[in-house]
Amino acid sequence: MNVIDKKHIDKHNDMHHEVHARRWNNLKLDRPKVESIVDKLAAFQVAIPSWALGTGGTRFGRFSGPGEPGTLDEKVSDVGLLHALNKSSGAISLHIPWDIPDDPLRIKKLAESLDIKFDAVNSNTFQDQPGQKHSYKFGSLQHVDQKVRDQAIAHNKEVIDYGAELGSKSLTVWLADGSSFPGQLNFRDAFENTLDSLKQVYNHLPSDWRVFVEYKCFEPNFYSTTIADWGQSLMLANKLGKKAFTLVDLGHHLPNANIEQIVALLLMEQKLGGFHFNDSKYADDDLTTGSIKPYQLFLIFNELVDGMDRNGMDHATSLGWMIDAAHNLKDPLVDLLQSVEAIMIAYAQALMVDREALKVAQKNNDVSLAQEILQDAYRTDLRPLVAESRLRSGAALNPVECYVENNIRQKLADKRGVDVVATGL
Ligand SMILES: [Mn+2]
Repeated sequence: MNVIDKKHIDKHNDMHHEVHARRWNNLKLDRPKVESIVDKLAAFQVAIPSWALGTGGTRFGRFSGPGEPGTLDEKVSDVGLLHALNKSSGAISLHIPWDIPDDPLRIKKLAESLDIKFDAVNSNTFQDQPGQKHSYKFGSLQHVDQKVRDQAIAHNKEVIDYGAELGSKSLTVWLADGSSFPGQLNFRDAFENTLDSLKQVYNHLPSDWRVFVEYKCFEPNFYSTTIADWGQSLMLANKLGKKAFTLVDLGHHLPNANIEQIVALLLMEQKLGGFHFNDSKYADDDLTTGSIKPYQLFLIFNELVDGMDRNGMDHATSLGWMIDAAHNLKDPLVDLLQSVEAIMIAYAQALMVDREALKVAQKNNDVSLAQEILQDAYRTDLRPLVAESRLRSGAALNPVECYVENNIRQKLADKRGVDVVATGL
């Protein structure tokens, strides 16, 4: 039995319909353009990572919540639940080996029944697994010892194979490789070893697959990271070939980095492949998307929309969109609903930008007008538009409210128990 079904959602929508209809009609009167955006929002899907469905933690502790998904089946079900509520979370991104499908056919069927696709698969060479022959303490694909590199290469190939069985089309590689002290490694050797290892992984990709090279400025290493920024990732992607792309994770930059500019240039080079959403105040804080810097999120989407349109790319399918966050305090499912909502709002705002007018303002060096144009889109309350798009897709007008009204966490706890701990984190 599903903890949420169509009748719960219809009841919620009936209850809230009058207020919504008034807000939507007012918005349409004020901004007729919104009608043309509804379908774009409906098509846009954000993948949910399998590791974000349980409570995360910090290196100081972890406080699990009730009803966490203990198995891959339950994780897929939780994504199905999110998707039923918002119709914008129609994909799951698996992390291997935390979520190895013991029976891929069964998992695939379950996902299909919930209208869930398998997005990028993620490899893990940042921690040692039980029984593993060689340790990744001093790196994986960069390691000075060929035997360690070979083991990490074999793992990445295995992840591709698991993904292929499920219908995934991309591999995301994030490496913890780097050094914590000057002199610990030779930068050039580490980079060249990484490139050589990635080439072997690349050669294992099926013809219709892509590989995303994720970068991160620091942590867990504190002196150097071998793929630390977009330039290093782009160098690797360019050397690897047509199927290799850079992946931008919002939390993986040094403070105040201009991420929207990075995105614009990667799109110009046609080398932006995937995107990880989260938010942060200080570093890789993995907080709810849009909870700290919503204007930055809008500015990034503004460049994404501009760049994708100039390349003739389909907004919904050309890039891999995924949330990459951890939830230490909030109910993970509520947090994910809030993140998806923030993403949809920022996307909608970016679609509202008057690009023709902006172009003219830029040509005339009209700095004030350019700002007015951007902030006009940003400051328009587009929540009724996002809700309308959801309503037409059969989702809940307000997914978070619908989740709370239906006591979903309590129902999950009744089913699964209060002391289950999600695998992975
Ligand atoms: Mn990430």
